[in-house]
Amino acid sequence: MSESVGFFTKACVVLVLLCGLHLIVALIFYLSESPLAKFRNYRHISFISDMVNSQTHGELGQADNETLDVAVYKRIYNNETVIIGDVEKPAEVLESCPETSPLLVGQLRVEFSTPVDFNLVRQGNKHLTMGGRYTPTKCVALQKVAIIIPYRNREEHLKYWLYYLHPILKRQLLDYGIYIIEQDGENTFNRAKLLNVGYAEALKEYDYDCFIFSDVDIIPMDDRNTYGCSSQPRHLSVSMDKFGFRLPYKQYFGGVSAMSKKQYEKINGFPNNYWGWGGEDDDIFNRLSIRGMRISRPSAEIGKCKMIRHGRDRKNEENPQRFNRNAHTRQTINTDGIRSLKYKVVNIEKDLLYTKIRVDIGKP
Ligand code: BGN
Repeated sequence: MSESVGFFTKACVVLVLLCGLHLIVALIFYLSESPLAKFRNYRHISFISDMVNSQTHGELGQADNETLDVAVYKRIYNNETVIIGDVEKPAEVLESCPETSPLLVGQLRVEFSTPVDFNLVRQGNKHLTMGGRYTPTKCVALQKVAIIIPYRNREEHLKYWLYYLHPILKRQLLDYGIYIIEQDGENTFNRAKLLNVGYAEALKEYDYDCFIFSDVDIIPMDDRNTYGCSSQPRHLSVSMDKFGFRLPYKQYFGGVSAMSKKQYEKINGFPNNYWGWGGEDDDIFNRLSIRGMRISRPSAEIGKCKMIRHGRDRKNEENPQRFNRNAHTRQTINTDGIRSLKYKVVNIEKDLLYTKIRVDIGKP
């Protein structure tokens, strides 16, 4: 009897020891696994369950085709072969786009002798989504850019602008949207106020961090002139054919310019009370220098632009008050700008190539 009790006790002790050993070995294995390896296993399991799900629903698509997305995916997950099928790849898999896009070609031929047609431009830009939006698919864009164009009665120019710019902006790997801000009615044109409206309206749609303010008749002649923002406000139309391919004067900030949200907010946006032609761009320059910013520019070669020739628009005569207004930017910068902007949206049109917003901005 006592013999069998002794044997039973020994057997229990051995069993307890074996359990302890098993526990220790399991613990060592668990702790030695890196977090990445654990994540990888987790992803693996989740992909398998995704596959099972899609198979049960009969939706499994083409497996493992070697697109760039798949290649990036494999590299990040240690070259583990997984069948991807139609499973949407997680956003964090995409890397940031490079600072300098490898798709750029440099100098471009720009001419306005052959008319362009909206439908042809749409057909040539099938990569866009409604509202003139594009996001790179193989990498995460460095900037979210809203391009704002003040507009009235310039359809011919708009067609050229869209025809030339969409392919350039795509090659520049920008996450961008095009906003045409059309002044409603027949009152005197107000470029800067329309730009303010564009800023406010674009931000209602998306978390843009960079804003390009462009005239509808200016086309860049080199795709290395990035339509993006820098640490300082940037002037992009630095050597226009109209001015003999150089700056008309050192403080010139008209045509095409770029400002981050932070830079724009720092100057309270643009003045709302420049009705008619001229001076508003100089006021913006004054605002930037009052707030201690400097203008950055591309080189004269990269900054080459063509302007579509045209006569002076009706209801955009020279503003005789521009000299006086310009002399008082310091007094108006805080009271007149984006913080005091008032307007009424009349209509919003979503085209594949652009978002056109018609606005009532009042009169002088
Ligand atoms: C300048 C205009 C700019 C215009 C450029 C280029 C003025 C100064 C008012 C104090 N500035 O002369 O608005 O963009 O020419 O055309 O008129």
